[in-house]
Amino acid sequence: MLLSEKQMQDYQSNGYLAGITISDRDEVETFHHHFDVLEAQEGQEKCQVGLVDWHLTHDFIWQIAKHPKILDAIEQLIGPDILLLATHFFCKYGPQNKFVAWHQDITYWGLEPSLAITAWYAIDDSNIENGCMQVIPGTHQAGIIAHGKSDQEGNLLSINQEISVNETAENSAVDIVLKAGQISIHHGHLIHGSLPNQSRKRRCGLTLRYIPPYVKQVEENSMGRRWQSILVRGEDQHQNFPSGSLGF
Ligand SMILES: O=C(O)CCC(=O)C(=O)O
Repeated sequence: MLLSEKQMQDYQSNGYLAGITISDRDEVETFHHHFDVLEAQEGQEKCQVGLVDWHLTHDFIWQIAKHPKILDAIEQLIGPDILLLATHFFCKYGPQNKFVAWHQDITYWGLEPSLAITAWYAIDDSNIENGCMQVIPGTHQAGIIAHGKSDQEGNLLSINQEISVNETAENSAVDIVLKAGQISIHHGHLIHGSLPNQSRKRRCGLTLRYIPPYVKQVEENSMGRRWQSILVRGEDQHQNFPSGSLGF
């Protein structure tokens, strides 16, 4: 078991976990190198938030998405049958004004029941200076919350969505500081975001979205798309999603 009883309880009450080590030095260096190569090919602009579902075409992303240690943790939280719904890099270069507004992941994903979990794999060290993710503990317990639009320049979210958060809640936000090769995990209803990268160091993380197979897509997502999923552990007795196929 990767997660302790205490971590499981913390996840239930706070909606997130941080600092879970997945990769040793060699492994994270390999993934880091592959991302550097990808970045050199695609350019920084594209790499910010433009690499969606590239696990279908790039083996190293697929290796992270089906990493046994990550799946062990996800299994403890959502059960033995696990679909990978999507992957998405969030890469912030600094110093720049790009940020991620407060939001919940699942609001615009069109899923029923509204259930998904994200593992955020740190390709680079992620800290306060380079704009690590921030979460507001416990907010996953309030269900789906209405989002407005951000009036600040630089929001990296797909439709500029933002939850308006009061000062007390904002003051309770926690910085998710990670070393490269670690993950944090967050519930699909947890309010989270990130501030601009103030440093000259890249802050790249790969988000991995997992669901149990009984979840269905009942509406298009915010990108007007239908999800493709891949079974990464256990069985899929529901077949609610077309299966993504690996092209490498
Ligand atoms: O990487 C970030 O700063 C934000 C990630 C995020 O919003 C997400 O995982 O949905």
